[in-house]
Amino acid sequence: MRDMEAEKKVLLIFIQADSGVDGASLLDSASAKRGLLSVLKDSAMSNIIRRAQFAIPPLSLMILSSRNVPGVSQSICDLRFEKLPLHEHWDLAGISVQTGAVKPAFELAGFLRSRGIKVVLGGPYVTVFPDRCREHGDALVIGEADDIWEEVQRDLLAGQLKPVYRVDTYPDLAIDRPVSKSALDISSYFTTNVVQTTRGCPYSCDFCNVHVMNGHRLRHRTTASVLKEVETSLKQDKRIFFFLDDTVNANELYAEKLFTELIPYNIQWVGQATTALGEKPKLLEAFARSGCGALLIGIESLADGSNHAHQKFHNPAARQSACIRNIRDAGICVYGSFIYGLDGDTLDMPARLEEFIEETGVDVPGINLLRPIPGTAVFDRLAAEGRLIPDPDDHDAFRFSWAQEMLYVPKSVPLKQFIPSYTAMTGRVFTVPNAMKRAMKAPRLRSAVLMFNLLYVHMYSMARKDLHRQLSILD
Ligand code: B12
Ligand code: SF4
Repeated sequence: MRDMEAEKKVLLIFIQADSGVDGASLLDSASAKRGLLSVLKDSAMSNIIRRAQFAIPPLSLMILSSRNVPGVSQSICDLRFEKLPLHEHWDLAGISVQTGAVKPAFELAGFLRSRGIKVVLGGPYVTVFPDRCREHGDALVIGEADDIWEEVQRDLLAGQLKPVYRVDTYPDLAIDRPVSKSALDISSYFTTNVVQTTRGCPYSCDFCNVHVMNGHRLRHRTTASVLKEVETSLKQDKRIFFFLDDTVNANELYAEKLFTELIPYNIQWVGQATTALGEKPKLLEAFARSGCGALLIGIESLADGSNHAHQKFHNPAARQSACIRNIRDAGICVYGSFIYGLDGDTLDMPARLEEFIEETGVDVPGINLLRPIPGTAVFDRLAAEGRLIPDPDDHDAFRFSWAQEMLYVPKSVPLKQFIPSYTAMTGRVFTVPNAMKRAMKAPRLRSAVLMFNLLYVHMYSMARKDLHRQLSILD
């Protein structure tokens, strides 16, 4: 794994967030009055959630560690599963800063610097808020670092690290950049087969910052390069593949070619797509035949008015139900991702959502609260309208969580009515009998569908406790 002759050693670090799916536990566990059993149960569940649900490696750091410069060796430390290897000497630590986990990232940077290790910060938060990161690192990388990372390593060797590396043009994904798993501990993960075929998103949903970070123009890799990566990956790890693209069907011609070519590889895969897939029989067939087991579909609201209020226009309400049914009929499980609380939503939405989930048979429902992420258009708008509950300047208050707190005031429903309407809905949707029913009806991957639904019974019940606490403070 490591070149013993290397002159400089780089440690690439992925942070464990102290909330959200990485550390799913009560947000305010310190002040909650709880018995020992309940604390033990939460910590055991938190561990299971971290290990079972989303235990996939950070592709960003795999990409960086695959850019080799002679004289530099690189290792990955994923703090969700490993401890910092501080018994070894490191010349440079590269930390991936996610917007929902800024505080632990900056604390770690400070700690490493206090031990004389130089720190370079990169990732979504650095790209969107470089000025807030400057004082926390010796160097910043702003933007997609696929190519510029070699320059950083060369400068490290020369002892001339620059304070800022700015990527002015998005990397051309048509250039082949093989991704290696050699810096990973493969056994830590549910699977290490993570592949991204495209970057950028042509849409502009205001709660999302993918188009802010990666641009509106969809860039894609060659299908030959993706197939080669799948083939190489299979030699090390035969488990399921995750296509991490935000919208794997965004360019339908490309997706049809890619997944048709993938059929002979006999893999199983999961990914994220839009409802539009349900209206494209040929593409759907290519997905199913290439081993697609499940897709996360961002449905958000069942009302056009609500989706449009957030600049989401590509998911017309009248066609959602038929699309979901077509996808499931093709043998693909649907993880339906909804948001309750969009501008335009009213108190009748929970009943409509429940009916939709029943009628379409969504295998794993995820009913999120709108999370205003700093750097998104909705964050700026809610701040301008005075509707954000925490101070907009305090980005740590907008850390990851699992539907556990309201961070803004809904447009047309008072908070005191909104929170109970949400918690009552999740109490009805996420029950053990419903989990079993969904698993039995799932077109494939029944045990995974059961596991997700059961985890959600726990996670939404935890979220309800946090929300009820927030409600009691409002009184
Ligand atoms: C895969 C994924 C996940 C996986 C993460 C698994 C993993 N270990 O990586 C899972 C499913 C767990 C997940 C969960 C969540 N996610 Co997510 N996820 C993604 C997704 C689809 C892909 C991430 C990825 O691998 N991208 C590909 C890599 C190559 O891009 P990258 O990470 O940006 O890295 C590049 C640069 O940023 C930079 N870089 C990155 N790190 C570093 C470090 C250094 C040192 C340097 C120099 C450069 C650098 O260089 C890289 C190469 O170009 C993104 C969307 C996206 N397009 O990025 C959302 C995204 C990151 N997720 C998001 C969200 C909101 C969440 C959740 C909160 C959702 C929820 N409701 O629970 C949770 C929170 C997780 C938690 N910690 O609790 C948001 C984050 C917004 C933000 N700015 O923080 C995104 C952007 C999606 C969105 N719609 O806005 N997610
Ligand atoms: S939510 Fe999905 S479709 Fe909308 S802008 Fe973000 S990545 Fe694109």
